[in-house]
Amino acid sequence: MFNRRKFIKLSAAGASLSVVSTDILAKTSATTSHSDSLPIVISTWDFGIAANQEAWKTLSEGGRALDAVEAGVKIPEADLNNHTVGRSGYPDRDGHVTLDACIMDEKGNCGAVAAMEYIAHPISIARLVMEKTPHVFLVGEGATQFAVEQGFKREKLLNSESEKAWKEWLKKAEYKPTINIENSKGIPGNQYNHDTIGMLAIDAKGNISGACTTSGMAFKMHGRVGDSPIIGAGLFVDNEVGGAVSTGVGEEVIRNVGSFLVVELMRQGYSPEAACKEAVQRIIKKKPETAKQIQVGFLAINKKGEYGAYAIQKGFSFAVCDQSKQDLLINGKSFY
Ligand code: SD4
Repeated sequence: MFNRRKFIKLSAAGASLSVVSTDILAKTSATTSHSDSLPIVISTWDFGIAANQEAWKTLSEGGRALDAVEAGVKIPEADLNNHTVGRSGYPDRDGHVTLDACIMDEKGNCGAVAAMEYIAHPISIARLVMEKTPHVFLVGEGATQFAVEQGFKREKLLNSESEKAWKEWLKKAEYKPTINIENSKGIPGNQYNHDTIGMLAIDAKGNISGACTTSGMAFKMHGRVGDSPIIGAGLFVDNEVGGAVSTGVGEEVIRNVGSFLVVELMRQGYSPEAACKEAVQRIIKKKPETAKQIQVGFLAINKKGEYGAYAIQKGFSFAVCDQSKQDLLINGKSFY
């Protein structure tokens, strides 16, 4: 189990650091939440609670963070009521369910799949790409082919509910390649488009891993890939510093290499929340008018187990699970 005394020492080191420099003080002035023990797992949105609890089974028994995050995000991937991740995800505008996922471990190893059809657990395929191939990223039919070779079942993922929603959308859909045309019901992050799961865990040994999986923006163009499977955009882990994940309109996260940015800011002394806030502000500064209409949220954890989040719009929640509480849900702060 985690050494509490060591944690207190680390916290004290963090505290004295913030006294030394006013610059660092500014960077760490955002609220800093932390667990008083490791292991810990955090993930995006309210369905992160159930996913965290699954990850916790591995973490609480001294298991590896990598195994925990894979097991955790498989819960929403398998959930038929969840139309934004895995099985029963909303399709693209041509009716294909295409899935994106990536995973990263404490050694900097990573694997990803994108625009993959017919396989219900993209996170497991991402892990197999990492562990069994010389590559990092497989896409489309090649990813499906690899999954089948690895023993995964090729199956139809579009269920009747998702098909109904797609047909409903088609009634008004304009077929032009306009980004965010799918957001006819409000800001991106509406009922069609939020709920990508990004998960970060620190195990009892203090090692960090992360996973991110999604069916992407609902009714996207066929072939469109968002930030979620892109290492550095949807997820980044550096075992010396911490990890970050993102959710929301992936195009803006990719443009700003969002999760890598958050981790690099934490390396410079920013608290997790302050780092997420700065990454959100970068997106807003570059495209202020676009930013008013979209949702992007970042969630981060540092090596000490301190965590934080920040989003453009209200409504971004994240779940936290550690020894003291396994069903904590926190409303992330936002710019608007
Ligand atoms: C994407 N970032 O495909 C994903 C979608 C998402 O909350 O996270 N929605 O752009």
